[in-house]
Amino acid sequence: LQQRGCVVWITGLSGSGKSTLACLLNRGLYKREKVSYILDGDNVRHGLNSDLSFKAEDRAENIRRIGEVAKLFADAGVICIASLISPYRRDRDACRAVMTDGNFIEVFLDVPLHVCEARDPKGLYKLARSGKIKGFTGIDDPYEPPLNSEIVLKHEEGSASPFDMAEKVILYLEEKGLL
Ligand code: GGZ
Repeated sequence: LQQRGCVVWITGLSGSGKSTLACLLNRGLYKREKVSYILDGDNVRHGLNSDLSFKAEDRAENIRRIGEVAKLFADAGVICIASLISPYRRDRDACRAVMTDGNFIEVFLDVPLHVCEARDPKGLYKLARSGKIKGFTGIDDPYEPPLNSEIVLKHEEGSASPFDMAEKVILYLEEKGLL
C-alpha cells in the first residue's frame, strides 16, 4: 500500500451535504486507486453506537468512538472519511488530538441553517420546528463552527458543486502528500 492513512473529518449541520461529500470523496479516491472508508454518524448510530442518544454526553461519546475507530483505519493505511455533525468543538479537537500531527483533516461544510432547513431531505427540521424532535442541532441544540479547519467549504450563491468540493479535498490531500 503506497498511501499513508489519515482521517478526513467532515463536520456541519444536518442537511449540509456531509454524506454526499463523503460519498463523492470516496468515489474520487477509488478512481485514483486509493483505499478509503466512510464512517457516517447516521449509519454508525444503527450499529456500534446504537446505545447512544442525541444528548450532549452521548454525542460526545458518539464522536469519541468514531474518532477512535477512524484512527484504527488510518493506522491500517486507509483514508478514513468520518462524516458526522460533531457539533462540539471540544469533541472534534479531542479526535484531532489522538491523531499524529497532519493526519487529521477537518473539513467544515459551512452551509447556513436556512439553506439546510430549506433542503430538509428527511423532514427532520420540520419535526424539530414543530417540537416533535427535541434537541435538534441548529434549532434547539448548539452547533459550534470550527475556528481552524484545514478546509472550509462555504455555501454561497452559485457555489461549487458537491463534486467540485470533493475534488478540492482530494487536491488538498495530494498537496499534503497524503495520497
Ligand atoms: C441532530 C439528528 C437528531 C438531533 C436525529 N440532532 O441529517 P441526518 O439526520 O441524516 O443526520 C443526522 C444524524 C446525526 O447524527 P450524528 O451522529 O452525525 O450526530 S452527532 O455528531 O451530533 O452525534 C440527523 C439525525 O441523525 N438526527 N436526531 N436531535 N441530528
